[in-house]
Amino acid sequence: MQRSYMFAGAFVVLFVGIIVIVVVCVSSMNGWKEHNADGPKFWEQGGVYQVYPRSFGDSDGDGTGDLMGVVAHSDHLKDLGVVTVWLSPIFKSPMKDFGYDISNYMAIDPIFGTMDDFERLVASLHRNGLKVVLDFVPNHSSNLHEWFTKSEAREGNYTDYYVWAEAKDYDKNNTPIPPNNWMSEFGGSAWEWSGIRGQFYYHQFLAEQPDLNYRNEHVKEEMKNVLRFWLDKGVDGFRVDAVKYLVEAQDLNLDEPTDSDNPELLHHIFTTNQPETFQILREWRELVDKYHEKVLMVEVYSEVEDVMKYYGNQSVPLAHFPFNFFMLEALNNRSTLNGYALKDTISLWLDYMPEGKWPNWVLGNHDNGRVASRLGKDMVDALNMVVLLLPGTPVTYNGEEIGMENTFISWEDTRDPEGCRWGPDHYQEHSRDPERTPMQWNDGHMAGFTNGNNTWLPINANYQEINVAAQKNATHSHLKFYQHVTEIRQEETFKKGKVTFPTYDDSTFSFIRSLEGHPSYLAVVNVATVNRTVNLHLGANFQLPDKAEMVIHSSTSVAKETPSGSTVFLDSLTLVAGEGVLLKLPED
Ligand SMILES: *[C@@H]1O[C@H](CO)[C@@H](O)[C@H](O)[C@H]1NC(C)=O
Ligand SMILES: *[C@@H]1O[C@H](CO)[C@@H](O)[C@H](O)[C@H]1NC(C)=O
Ligand SMILES: *[C@@H]1O[C@H](CO)[C@@H](O)[C@H](O)[C@H]1NC(C)=O
Ligand SMILES: *[C@@H]1O[C@H](CO)[C@@H](O)[C@H](O)[C@H]1NC(C)=O
Ligand SMILES: *[C@@H]1O[C@H](CO)[C@@H](O)[C@H](O)[C@H]1NC(C)=O
Ligand SMILES: *[C@@H]1O[C@H](CO)[C@@H](O)[C@H](O)[C@H]1NC(C)=O
Ligand SMILES: CC(=O)N[C@H]1CO[C@H](CO)[C@@H](O)[C@@H]1O
Ligand SMILES: [Ca+2]
Ligand SMILES: [Ca+2]
Repeated sequence: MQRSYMFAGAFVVLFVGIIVIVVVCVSSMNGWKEHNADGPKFWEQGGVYQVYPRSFGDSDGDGTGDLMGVVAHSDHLKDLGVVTVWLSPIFKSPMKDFGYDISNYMAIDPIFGTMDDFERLVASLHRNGLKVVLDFVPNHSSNLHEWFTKSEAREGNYTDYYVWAEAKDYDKNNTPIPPNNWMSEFGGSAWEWSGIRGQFYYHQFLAEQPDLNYRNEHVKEEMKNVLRFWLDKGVDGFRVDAVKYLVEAQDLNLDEPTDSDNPELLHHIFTTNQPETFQILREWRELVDKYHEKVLMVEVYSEVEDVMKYYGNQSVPLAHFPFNFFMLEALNNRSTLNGYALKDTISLWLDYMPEGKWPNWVLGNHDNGRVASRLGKDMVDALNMVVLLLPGTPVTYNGEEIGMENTFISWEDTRDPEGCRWGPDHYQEHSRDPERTPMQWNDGHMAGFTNGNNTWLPINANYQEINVAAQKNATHSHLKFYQHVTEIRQEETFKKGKVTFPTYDDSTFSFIRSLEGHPSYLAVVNVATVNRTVNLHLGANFQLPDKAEMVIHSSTSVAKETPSGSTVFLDSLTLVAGEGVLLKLPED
């Protein structure tokens, strides 16, 4: 979908001294929705904060985070100014994939606490004005779920709960051959032989994560009951895991075509984004819509056209939004970070998004390295500012608000199955442990994470400098910056205003938020690794005023001469490496 931006500038020159007032009338046809008649929904009012429960707070000293550990830190969540807290999986699980392998969808894993703890957590977050979103993992259960055991034994209605198939053939050693060439996301065939049943079962992820069969009515009803169970406990919605894999082609004898350039690669035309998947999502949306203001966010890594299908359309809405991972992918490291890349990745989403839908921006999660390590410590504030002030919902992974860094994890300490699989020589390229280490709360015992003497992953040695308490106490810090920007975000301009991109090039990125009758704001980022004096007029796409008022700059800034409230000139804006600033444009 192609949209055009139209700009018109008009000058009014008054000879009272030499005052030039520039009126910039900016209009754009961006697709995000105009204000709801009944006011913005909660997920439109502020950010989503992802809590990785194993690593947030440990209340009982066993070295692994738990639900009461989250309760203990609800003040931090409240102070951040986010609206929604999304908890990564907390359900009963053998932890082969750290909770993404669920053996009981309606029970809390004892590692995290009890159902009473969960109810206390919901009450505590609600009391603090926060919403609670759970991770829903519908594609697969654990192989230790009783459904699977019963299915393997062909017990009554459970017989078809999973995706079972006969061997295609047997080789000369009498080893069964899988029905087709489908591959697991974690490598190797997606088919595992069950000696008990004498058939293969399908698993998109680990063999310990058998895919549920969404062509079975009982399975569909069971999973709806799971949604109802948690909604009835008062949760405010779900983040749906790995949704593009939900349904597979009905004919299990079909091979997926191989890539002509790389025969190792398959085109996943039979295992992803199947039409039936959208039908199931539609039913889930109808289910949550029967409750008051509940959110459905879905995880989809795919081509942009496919991702957008998960929004649905005006008449048939599906997810409130699919997660936007394009920024994460485009800004993989500092060498790919430049003004064009930022502009392109933002426009990609806004241009493809269906009419009337709501954007979102993801900078990090438990599967990707820390922003400070991938892109530079100096970029932490600027990038938080960008995602917090663009139209749409920003998603922050815990620890990114204080600029936590990747932690070196020895082979002996490696826990992530994805890391372990690659062995001592290559685990570092694949392990997701470095971004999963405990939250750094203070400079005391175990960084304030636990009273115990051990933690499930080591604590980063930099906790004495990088921690919540120190950043709360400091005048300028990542945390203070984050909180300040979430406050600014409450202004009408950021809630409803348009976005335009005046100047961007290799070293600079900028955008304007504007709303008639309200102040306009200009955000500028120096993406270069050197200090620069930037002329924003140079190569600008439309007329900018000569000067503006400083609102806030990155905590890494050393500029003493431009405190908040001071005037800066847009033809000579001095920015240190990685600095982001927010400026208020003069009113007409
Ligand atoms: C199997 O499903 C049928 C139809 O929904 C139901 O009537 C029956 O009670 C189920 N049997 C068991 C053992 O759950
Ligand atoms: C919306 O999506 C539904 C379901 O895919 C489809 O039947 C309908 O034609 C679409 N409506 C519009 C206006 O595109
Ligand atoms: C940076 O990211 C790009 C794109 O993902 C990749 O091609 C390149 O190898 C990366 N560079 C480094 C130094 O990691
Ligand atoms: C932790 O170590 C200290 C010092 O060795 C010891 O006094 C304390 O009892 C230990 N705590 C736990 C929970 O094991
Ligand atoms: C807070 O800041 C003050 C003044 O810089 C300092 O003396 C004190 O040690 C700090 N406290 C903490 C917990 O960092
Ligand atoms: C940027 O300027 C600051 C303050 O003058 C200085 O401390 C810093 O070393 C400079 N950084 C670079 C990369 O030149
Ligand atoms: C970002 C995220 O949640 N990734 C998860 C996607 O689903 C697989 C399988 O459930 C997990 O292994 C990932 O951690
Ligand atoms: Ca614990
Ligand atoms: Ca599936």
